[in-house]
Amino acid sequence: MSDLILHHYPESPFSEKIRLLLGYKQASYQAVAIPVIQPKPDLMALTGGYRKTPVLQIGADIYCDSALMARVIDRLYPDNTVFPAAYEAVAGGLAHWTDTLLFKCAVAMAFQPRALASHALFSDPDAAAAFMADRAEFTRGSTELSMDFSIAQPYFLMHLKRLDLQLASQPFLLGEAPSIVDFSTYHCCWFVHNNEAIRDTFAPFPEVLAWMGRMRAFGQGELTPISGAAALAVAAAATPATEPVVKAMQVDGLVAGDKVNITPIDYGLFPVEGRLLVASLEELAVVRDDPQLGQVVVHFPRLGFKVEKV
Ligand SMILES: N[C@@H](CCC(=O)N[C@@H](CS)C(=O)NCC(=O)O)C(=O)O
Repeated sequence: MSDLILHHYPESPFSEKIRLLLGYKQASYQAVAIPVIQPKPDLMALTGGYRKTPVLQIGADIYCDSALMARVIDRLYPDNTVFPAAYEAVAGGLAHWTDTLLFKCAVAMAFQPRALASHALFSDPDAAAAFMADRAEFTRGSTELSMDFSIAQPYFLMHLKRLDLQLASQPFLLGEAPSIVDFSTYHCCWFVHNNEAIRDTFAPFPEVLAWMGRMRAFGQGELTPISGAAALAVAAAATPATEPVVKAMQVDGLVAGDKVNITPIDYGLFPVEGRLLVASLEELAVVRDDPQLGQVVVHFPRLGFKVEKV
């Protein structure tokens, strides 16, 4: 059993990306099933306000955003890297485009009227209203997650067609082995494919369906469910293992120890306050003193977040 604790819920596409990566790496890990809507008190104690799903915990180090989590997992399991050096920039760029624009199209596809009609959540009016209110609060101040279905559908289908053409000549998107681009693309497809009512979206794209089968076959690793309280106890008993990275902080005009806020720039615009520990070109991290847990370090990828002095 590794020290990894995944905070996720079954329906979450970005969680599926990480579960599948853990499967590809044949990892064993613990997992906390978090609530789909707020309140999420255990998660908030760990992150200090970041509320997107999933979150990865290693002791008292908390990793936000699946882009960073994938790099952390790849560093821990370096065999069959999903970040091949020869494609570092191309794969990073494509994965980011996929996790943002393609995901936005996938959200519009997954919430189209034909999909909602048969969705378990939306058959219960109270649960549906609570979900909609929660997501309105989640995306307050942002338009980054909303796209009209009439715009999203042709974009999504165009990309499926391109994927289908490309996958006819190679098993994975960058060649013979899966890369981060496959995992990012998979979770967007999975989100739509998961709903039987709209599964026929994929019927014209047999190569995509075959590739999804190859990806799915990696499984989800060996997952041991634990409670939120057990995960908090792990954080409370652990000491953060992160060394400060001071040099690159000059980019931000900040020094280690500065009191800062780190906030996503797209949606879920809730800041995490702490003392700056890492500000490299790839990563940001702050130390928080949590009344319940003691010191925890919360990590973010650089791309997609901003850091501001408080
Ligand atoms: N950039 C983030 C996006 C995460 C994201 O949008 N997650 C969705 C669920 S898949 C979310 O947080 N929804 C609101 C919630 O779970 O409370 C990542 O890569 O982890």
